[in-house]
Amino acid sequence: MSVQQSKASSVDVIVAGAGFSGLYLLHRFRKMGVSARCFERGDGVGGTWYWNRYPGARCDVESMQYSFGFDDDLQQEWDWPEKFSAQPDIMAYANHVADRFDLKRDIDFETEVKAAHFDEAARQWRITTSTGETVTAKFFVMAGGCISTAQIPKFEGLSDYKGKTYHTGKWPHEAVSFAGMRVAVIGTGSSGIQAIPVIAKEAAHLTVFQRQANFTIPSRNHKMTDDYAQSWKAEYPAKRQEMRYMPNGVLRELNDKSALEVSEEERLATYEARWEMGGSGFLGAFNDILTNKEANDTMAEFVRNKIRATVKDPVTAEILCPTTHPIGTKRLCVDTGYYETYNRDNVELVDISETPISRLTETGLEVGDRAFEFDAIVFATGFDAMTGTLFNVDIRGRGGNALKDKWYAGPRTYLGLMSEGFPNLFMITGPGSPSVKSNMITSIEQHVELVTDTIQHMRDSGLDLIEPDKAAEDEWVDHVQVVAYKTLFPQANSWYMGANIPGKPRLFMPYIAGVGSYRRTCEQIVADGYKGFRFEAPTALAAE
Ligand code: N01
Repeated sequence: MSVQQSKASSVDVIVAGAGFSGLYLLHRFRKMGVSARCFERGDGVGGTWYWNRYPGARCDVESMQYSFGFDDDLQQEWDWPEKFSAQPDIMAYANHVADRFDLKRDIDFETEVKAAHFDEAARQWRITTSTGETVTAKFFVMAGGCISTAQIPKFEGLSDYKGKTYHTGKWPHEAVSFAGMRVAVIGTGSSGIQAIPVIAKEAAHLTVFQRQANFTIPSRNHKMTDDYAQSWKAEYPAKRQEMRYMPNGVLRELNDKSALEVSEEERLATYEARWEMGGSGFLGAFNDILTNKEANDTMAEFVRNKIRATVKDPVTAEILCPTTHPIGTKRLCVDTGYYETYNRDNVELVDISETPISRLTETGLEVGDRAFEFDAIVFATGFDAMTGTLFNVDIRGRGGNALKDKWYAGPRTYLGLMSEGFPNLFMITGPGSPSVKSNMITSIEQHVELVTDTIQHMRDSGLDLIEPDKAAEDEWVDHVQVVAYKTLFPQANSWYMGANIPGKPRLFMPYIAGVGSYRRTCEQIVADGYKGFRFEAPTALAAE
């Protein structure tokens, strides 16, 4: 407490969140001589990887790429134990970065930003935290992550259930044992698909409740080899630069052929080779998988046939075969032994696509006229993504207007970076930027560098306020949708579309034109004198 009290109540910048975005922001601000304070609701750094400690949690972007590229000594010295790192290894990395650059002293842990109000007269942000502190700053950066507000559906009887409950995105820090227990997992997205095989090995019995089947590809994870790590380290700066202009911010082999222009034999051989390679690079098999339904169908059927070949019970296999959306239009999952798990005697799959969970009871739950009893229920039911974390803070801009009200019909941003009416408020990987449709660390680095360079530009030019033009923002909001509707993405009831939260506006939230194309657009906007942004010099009142 005494440490917190000694911290400044007025700084240049306030940052919300100490995940990878917050850490890199603090590092850049320190180097620029900009004073910053960061508020973090957890008691440690790491963001997503701090909260998602569920069994089997692992990144599906390989670690040589899911890591910072801004410091060559860091990337040369850090060793990853596996190709796709598990949550504890990514947490260790986040802590290493925080300690290496001495960042923790600028972070107030277990402290949430509750409100952020823009004071027009003083031209500064007034931030109120969960500890009751008020801090002012010229700039406010929301770096709370895109997938950080866990959601448990409002099942009838939720509070009646007396057994243990867990949400994958808010997993306890102490060890959880399911040994000897009857366990339910509700949800088969990326989190459920990773947790289910691990829980199945420990629990006495596991029942999985599936609403929509999802596509998942084996990760083929393995221990990192020296040769592979060295192949990256020897050329890291050049490879990182290439990644920054790749469609997903990931260096991978893309095939620039249509799935429909090759023979069936070549098509199947291509899918087979990528299936054997493992990982979400599977989607790069052909260039029209996400834009042409006929091409997409060929890939979807290949995966369904893999499911049928893996799962011994044909009824279970058919329930696991996804049919509700084109492959890749919901996040493609990456697993370790997922479909094989349904061959275990202690695992049951319950299809709730037609008859949903009707209620939770004291001892379990009911689906139609079938009652289940459980010792523990794991909610792998996802997040109020992209906007949930922003709306958890009472953000008010010019005229006291709330961000939530401005965005009632969906997020409105320029470049996913700022919103008109909210001067000097930046969002890292906000809606309308590639964000969740990319290697998050590549996109985080790009946004952090853009924000910090912009603040440096303002300091150099004696400027005080930055805000997007309404016309530029309107055009960007439309452009994000136009690009999305050229693809198959809007055909899925996904969280990208806000479809997982009852009442949430339906529109495609990330920007899907690609990391490289987005980066070039940002570079051009800066080169054109920050086209679409408006700057103001300090007023006499604000300068007092
Ligand atoms: O959440 P989700 P997640 N009754 O929203 C079901 C990232 N991530 O935590 O499909 C019954 O994808 C819901 O059913 P349906 C990644 O970007 C990355 O798994 O809506 N079921 C679905 O099956 C990912 O996309 C990694 O019909 C209900 C599940 O719950 C994102 O985080 C690992 C229900 C939710 O799936 C979110 O993934 C983990 C209800 N009322 C996560 N409501 C890696 O890097 C929801 N569901 C590997």
